[in-house]
Amino acid sequence: MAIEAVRGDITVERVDAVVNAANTSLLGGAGVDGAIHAAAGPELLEYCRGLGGCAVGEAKLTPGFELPARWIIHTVGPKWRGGQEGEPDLLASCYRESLARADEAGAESVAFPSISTGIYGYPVAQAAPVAVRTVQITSTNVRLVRFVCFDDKTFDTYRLELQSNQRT
Ligand code: AR6
Repeated sequence: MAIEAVRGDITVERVDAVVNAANTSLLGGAGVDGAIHAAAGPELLEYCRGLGGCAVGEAKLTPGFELPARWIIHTVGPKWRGGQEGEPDLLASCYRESLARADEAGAESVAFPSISTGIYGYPVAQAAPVAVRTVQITSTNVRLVRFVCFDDKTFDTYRLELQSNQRT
């Protein structure tokens, strides 16, 4: 599997599936969630109403509607509460479950945002190693994972994490 980090907007990614950092309602929000709903169009919200929400650490699949990506995988990251409340395990579960949904859809290329490191307050320096490591060790048919980072700090953190992993 190839794993890479780029700086950009996930809504324009030409991959089989993009991952959304959603909340448990799956009915939209701010951040990347708001951007994905805006770009995918109102049919996405209608579809999500039928899904009955999503637990923290789990993931659900929808069509991509107006996005270039064929699928959207909606996952709910943990809110940062200081790190002693299972946040790393829940974050790892988001990446694992998202890859499981990708496999079920037959998606071979998947773009992830930096789950939980925006509104949910997870420090990116601690989230990036969990994200990269989990993707590396998960058994999946996905051939390309791209971390799409919205700002320079996030991009630099993922890029350095990938570099240091390649050296070990
Ligand atoms: N493309 C890629 N990354 C983006 C984009 C974009 N278009 N927009 C923002 N990001 P956040 P969370 C980055 O807050 O922390 C929502 O209201 C952003 O800069 O989107 O998991 C949901 O409904 C940051 O690096 O997600 C939930 O209530 C990363 O995506 C809550 O926010 C994640 O930031 C989820 O919070």
